[in-house]
Amino acid sequence: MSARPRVWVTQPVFGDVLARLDPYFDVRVEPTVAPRGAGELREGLRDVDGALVFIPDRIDAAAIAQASRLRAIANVGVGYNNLDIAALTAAGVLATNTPDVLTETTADFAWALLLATARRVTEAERWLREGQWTTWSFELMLGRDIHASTLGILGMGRIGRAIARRARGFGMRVLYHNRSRLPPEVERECAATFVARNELFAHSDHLVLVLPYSPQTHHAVGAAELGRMKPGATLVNIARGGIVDDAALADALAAGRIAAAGLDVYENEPAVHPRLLALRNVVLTPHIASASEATRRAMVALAVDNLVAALGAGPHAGRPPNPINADALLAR
Ligand code: 8YV
Repeated sequence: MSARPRVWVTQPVFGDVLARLDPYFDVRVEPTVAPRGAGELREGLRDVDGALVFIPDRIDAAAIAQASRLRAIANVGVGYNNLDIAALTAAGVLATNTPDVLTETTADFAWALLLATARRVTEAERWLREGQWTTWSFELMLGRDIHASTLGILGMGRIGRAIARRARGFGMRVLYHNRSRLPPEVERECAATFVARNELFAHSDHLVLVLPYSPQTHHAVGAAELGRMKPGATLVNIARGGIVDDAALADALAAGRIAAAGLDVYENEPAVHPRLLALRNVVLTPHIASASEATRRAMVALAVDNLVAALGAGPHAGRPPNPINADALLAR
């Protein structure tokens, strides 16, 4: 039996980056990108010291309870609602994530979705490809202006601030709401004004959701919030499914209660609510906000660095750059 720690990687990503695990560990990389069900995750974690996992991998208390050797989980993603952090901490398993490296790419994508949604880009393209463009008409595909409008940002962390900074070029007024108000110098740097939650819904022409998912933010945007929005408003969600009540959103879009939505994340992804799929005033993308080649590589590289250090190897042994639950070490 090998004395080297064992590591499991749940998806075959960027082999040259994952190869940086090889000097330290016996590495098993899953050969396919198939979804890993609860049973498979339990089995996979059972006899390893560490794992590099992705957003769809739900690491629950049952899997953690059976993973007696497990000491570290490196999540490839900044959001980590797929991990049961309380159970990991109690079991002495250090969890890490990948903040910062994806901030700017994700902010770029929020803008891609916002522009596509407000200006009906994908709807217009679909219509053209269907061969429906037989006559140019003056009132064809009228959209909503971005420039000089009011941008609302719910959740003003790193990504929210990067989105706000980009709004300057469009001459927008930026409002935000966050659990805690930002220091004045940061507000100035983002040219963003703090408002109460209800005000944010009421005054935004375009509202972007960038808050983390937790039981407290489940359905943070439901029928009541959608009812507070301007009739011509657009909603963009690049945060997490479950923050928006997808059925309530489908109702609001179908009724013309708000104008349009751009969604990158869904309550039951990869399944998309059938009523959202049927609507034309919604732009749908498959959870790709951080998916530029450079950023996805950087995310895996950072997760590798975290895993190596969390398992006590490499130049930063014992000091992973992005611990989520440093107190896990106390439980060992
Ligand atoms: C990725 C994300 O799609 O970082 C997150 O929280 O949702 C995205 O960057 C995800 O990390 C892929 O595993």
